[in-house]
This record gives sequence, structure tokens and C-alpha cells, in this order.
Amino acid sequence: MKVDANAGFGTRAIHAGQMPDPTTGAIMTPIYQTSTYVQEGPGEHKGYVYARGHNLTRHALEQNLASLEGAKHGLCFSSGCGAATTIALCLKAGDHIIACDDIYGGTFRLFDKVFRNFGMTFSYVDMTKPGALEAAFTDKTALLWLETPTNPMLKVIDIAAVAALAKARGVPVCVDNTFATPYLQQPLALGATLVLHSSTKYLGGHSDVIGGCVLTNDDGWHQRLKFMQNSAGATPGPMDCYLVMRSTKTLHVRMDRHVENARAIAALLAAHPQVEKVYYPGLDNHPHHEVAKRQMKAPGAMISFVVKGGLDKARRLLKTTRIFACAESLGGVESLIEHPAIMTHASVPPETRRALGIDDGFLRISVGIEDINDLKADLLHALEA
Ligand code: P1T
Repeated sequence: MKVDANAGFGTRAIHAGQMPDPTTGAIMTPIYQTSTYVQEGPGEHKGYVYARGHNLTRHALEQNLASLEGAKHGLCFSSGCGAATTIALCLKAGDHIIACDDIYGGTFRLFDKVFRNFGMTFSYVDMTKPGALEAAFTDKTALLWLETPTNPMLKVIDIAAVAALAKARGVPVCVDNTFATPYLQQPLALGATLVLHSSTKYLGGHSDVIGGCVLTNDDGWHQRLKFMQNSAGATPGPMDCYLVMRSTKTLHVRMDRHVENARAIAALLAAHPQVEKVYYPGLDNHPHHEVAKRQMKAPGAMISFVVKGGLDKARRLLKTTRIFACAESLGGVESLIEHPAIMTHASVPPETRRALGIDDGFLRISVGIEDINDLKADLLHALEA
């Protein structure tokens, strides 16, 4: 079905990029599980030559995701890190990247342990403070990189404000929109140049696939990224693309329930005597609550909190929950809980973690879509253990 760009989010989630199979009418896009395509003669082909460059299942997903982000172009990658790598490969030695100070540990590792070796320089700044960002620009600044809400402190960065500062200096902005999803936040409409997702998370939604994507309206960036996608080769397989495409059809429905549950869990934690602090942009006392209300449809379903009693208590809590599984990752239908300092953010230097507030009692949860009473009972039982 040809779906109008003005159609509602749910309609685009289900239909954008997908046409009935021309051979059979199959309503679901086939999984083109092939590495190559037969040519009539040398150079005589149907536009499909070799599957690193061309795969129809992947192209359907790319169009679907582009539509959800309100983008002209979409490209899919083998992981969120594969997407980030491909963007960085479009830069060159000597380029300076300003990244937000609170960032997924794997993205920090990629910048600090890989791309720094190739002569790129990085500054990490708290982008919730415009003055700090302005001072970080140099004449070599080639890209601004931010997550919002950030992983794992759940800071909310004002995308429009940051994009305006960058635009005035001709610097493109990449927003990692993984925590928010395109249903809750649309960075391109706020001035971002590139949007990146780990589609392993809410887009995939079922903890059964690793993937990434980049969406943009910028033709030049799209051409460079497409060239690099084929050259560097961090492309996803067709089965994984199919799984993500099956999942985006329910993104809007899942997110509504994720958020509803998260609001209830945040309220429970905020009122609990064993909890020292809760980080959730939906709480009135979150320092960026107003920005979140302005730029997000809802505050998402990631919550961080500090449990009283330090590492011992945190360990006991993680071993006691029955429904909240102790695991890295987020965004699946099942609830997860983890210890960032030991798990997802172990690559971040201890002093940086401490400065951010990622200490021994600091935990992060991804609220799933199970029955809320069971989730509440599970956490209450573990907090009191
Ligand atoms: O895992 P991968 O698909 O490569 O995505 C990397 C990535 C990128 N951006 C954000 C904001 C992320 O959270 C991630 C992956 N994060 C986890 C695995 C985690 O538990 O935080």
C-alpha cells in the first residue's frame, strides 16, 4: 500500500515502505535471503547486484524507519554501534566531535578507544548547559553528537537549542534517539541533521535482534553514508530486517503501555524509603521536566535510581527481582534491570562515572509492558529484601 507522508504514525508504522509482493501478493515483505542476484549478462540486472549493497527486505525497512522519523532517507546497519561507526567513518583525521557527557558506554568506547587512534578529537560536555557547549566549539568541530534522554542519567537535552547553536557554526548534529523512539520524539523536525537508533531496543522491541539505523533529510550525508554502508559493510541480514519491520508495526501501541507502566514505577520508586533518588523526566522534580514536556510526546520508559545501602543492597536487589531480569539492553517488552557501573557503562572511566553520579547504588531499569501490579510487587519485594 502506498501510504501518504501525512498519514498518522500508526498507519505509517504498519504500511510505510511495504507493498504486497508483486509475484504472489503476499502482504508481508518477503525475506530476500540471498547474497547475490543473477544477471542476464554482464551488467544487465534489475538494479540488484550484490546483497551488501542491495536487499529488498532491508530497503523496505529503511523506508519504513525513514517515514517514522519524518526523514527523506533511511539506512540500516548491523547494530547501533555499526551505525555510529559508519557515521564516524564519514569524518576524517583532525576532525573534532563534541559529544554529550552522558552517553552509552559502547559509544564512548568507540570514540575513545577506536576513532581517537585515527586522529579525531573528542570533547564531552554537559549539553543541558548552553554556555558549556558554546565554549567547546573549535574551527575543527565537524559533528555534534547527543543522546536525549541520555543513557543512563536520563538528562534531557534541548535539541532545538543545541541545533541552533550548531547551525550558526555550520556544524551538523546527530541525535541518538534510541531512548525516545520516533513515536515520542522527532529530532529532525527540531533541527537535527542525522538521527541514529539502536534498533536492538524499542524499534525491535522483543529482545531478539541486534540492529541500527540512521535517518536524514540531508542528501549529501545520505550519499556519504550509503557509500560507507556498502564500503565498510556493517549491514544487517534480511531476517533481522524482517524482525525489526514486524516490530515497528506495533511501536506506537507498545510505547503507550511502556510509558504508562514507567510513570507508575517512577512514582513507586520516588515514594519508597529505600530509594535515595529517582531519575525520570516524567517526574515534576526532574531538572529537565519542562524541556521533556516540550520536545517529547511522553517521557519514555527508562528510569534510573539510587538505592540506599550501596553496592551490597544493589546486588541483592538485582538477584531478588523475578520479573525484572538482570540484563544489559532495554526497550523490549520484558522489564530489565541493570547496574550501569558494572555492566553497560563499565567502559566509562570511574572518575567520569562518579562525576555523573553513576555510583555503587545506581541502577537503571527498562520498564516493560507486563501487568503493572506484577511489576510493582516485584520491585517492592526486591527493595524490601
Ligand atoms: O547495542 P547496539 O545495537 O550496537 O546499540 C548501541 C547503542 C547505541 N545507543 C544507545 C543509546 C544505546 O543504549 C545502545 C546500546 N545500549 C545498551 C546495550 C544498553 O544496555 O544501554
